[in-house]
Amino acid sequence: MRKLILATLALVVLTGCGQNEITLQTDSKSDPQDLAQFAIGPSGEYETDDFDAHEFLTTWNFNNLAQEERSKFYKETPLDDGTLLREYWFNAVETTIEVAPGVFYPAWSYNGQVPGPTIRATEGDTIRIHFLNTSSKPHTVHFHGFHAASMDGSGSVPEDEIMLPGESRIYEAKAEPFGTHVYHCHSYPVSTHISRGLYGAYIVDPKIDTRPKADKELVMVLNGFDTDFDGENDFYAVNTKAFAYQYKPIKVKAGELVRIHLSNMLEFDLINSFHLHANFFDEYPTGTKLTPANFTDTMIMGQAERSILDIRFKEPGMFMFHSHATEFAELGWMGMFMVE
Ligand SMILES: [Cu+2]
Repeated sequence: MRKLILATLALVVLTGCGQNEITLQTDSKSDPQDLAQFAIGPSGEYETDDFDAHEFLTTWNFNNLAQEERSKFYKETPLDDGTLLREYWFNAVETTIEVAPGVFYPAWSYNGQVPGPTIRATEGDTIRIHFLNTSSKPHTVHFHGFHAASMDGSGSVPEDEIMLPGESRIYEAKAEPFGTHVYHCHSYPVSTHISRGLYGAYIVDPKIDTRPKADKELVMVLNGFDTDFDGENDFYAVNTKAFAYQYKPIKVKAGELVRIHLSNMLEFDLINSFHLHANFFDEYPTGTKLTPANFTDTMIMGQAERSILDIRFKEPGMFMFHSHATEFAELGWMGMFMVE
């Protein structure tokens, strides 16, 4: 199963910078080097549109939904101290997702999507999660960030109960510290509950932000799927869909500041990485300081590690980004920026 994507002679051909899509063609080239350099990437077509990996990049607090629909999942209430109460309605539900063309995975999810909905607040706001478990297994919501022990979602203290099927509870905490965080289920065994899909990004913006202003912000959650349940991943991705941003590159503009909120929610593999071609980025580890710690083109991420990456592409063109754990790239964790 691990080599399924590569076990094909379909070839990836870039059709030029003026087009959105990369077309898949069979090429009759017989030169071994030509075959070597083009026989990478995706083949086949996704059968469903169950999850839009492009829309996910710029979606937080359900901002992709029309107001009436959005109000079922998200509500803002101004508080006397000038902060916001941000309420979210989360539902644990089992759902089948397509993780690579024609490959379906029985996921456990928040609100029917993997990754779960991105939560975004300003430092000092109050986050309140109305959690309902409508699935057949016990689940929780555990946030990275400051909170009371009773709100940990790990069952560490008696008042922090794990929610059985049909049960509901509220998790509440101040949004702090600022940074790019994650949330995930902490029911047991945790590796199963995370790898099945119960995680998402949790972004806390600094109250006073002295960083350069971003022109475009993108949410990326690195993940993988063990589709045959043998304890190793068979597919890898940014935002669930293998090769999503290779099929359809992410459009950005040369010179603008592109800020990526990057999280690594991969289970079973201890190390993941992010590598950008032909450009460098400022890296803010965990996003918890206002000055970058690194200027690099490659970074290593352990499990649940996060970072903010600020990129200004120097010139137009097609630029790859992928895991430099290159096996992961070959199995789906590979994409393109189309810089205009
Ligand atoms: Cu769970």
